[in-house]
Amino acid sequence: MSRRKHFADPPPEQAERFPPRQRLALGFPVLTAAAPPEPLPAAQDWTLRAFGLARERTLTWADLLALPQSTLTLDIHCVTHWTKLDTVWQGVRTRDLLDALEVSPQATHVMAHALGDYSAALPLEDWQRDDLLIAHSYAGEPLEQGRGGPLRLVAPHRYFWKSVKWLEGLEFMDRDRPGYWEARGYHWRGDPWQSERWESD
Ligand SMILES: Nc1nc2c(c(=O)[nH]1)N[C@H]1C(S)=C(S)[C@@H](COP(=O)(O)O)O[C@H]1N2
Ligand SMILES: [Mo]
Repeated sequence: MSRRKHFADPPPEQAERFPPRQRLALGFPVLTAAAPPEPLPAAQDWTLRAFGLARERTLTWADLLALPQSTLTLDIHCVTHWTKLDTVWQGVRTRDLLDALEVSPQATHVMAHALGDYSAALPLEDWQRDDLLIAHSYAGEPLEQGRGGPLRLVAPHRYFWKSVKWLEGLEFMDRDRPGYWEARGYHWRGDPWQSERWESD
């Protein structure tokens, strides 16, 4: 019996794309600590609600598809020491979504809420970057349920725990707050380039 090889050392010619102590993922692991309740609403019944320090608004699936669509090729970094290069996501850039919302000037952070018990916050200014998106497709196919389908956040500048799957709520806040993993000891920012894994890092 042969053992499948799942991870490899960073290829030398790609070394600068790897944050400290990350290895190359050959596959694409699915990691879920907090799963949503089943059955999930179908994609066309999925909604995304903005609330808190923003005008309350519930975007329907049609609303989301009517916003500008982007396809982004991104490297992602999981805190469990794997990096996957050139993942291809399709959806709405967070900055394009912000343009469609009325966010209060007092808002400084956005908590992304999953259906079920999972959340993670980012500074609002991160949402203006051009590499964050709310994705409904991966590699040209609708997102599989295990991967967060029908809708997830993809925030490649932070460890992958910030990329909330089954995204259904955006809470605009005037301060940072811990989400699911931050409340369990993970770093509040989670910058892979600074190895910000634990709060004490
Ligand atoms: N709703 C929800 N989102 C989540 C998680 C989760 O448990 N629940 N796990 C996070 C973690 S720790 C990681 S590493 C990534 C994994 O995404 P993947 O399964 O597509 O690899 O999803 C993140 N988003
Ligand atoms: Mo993770």
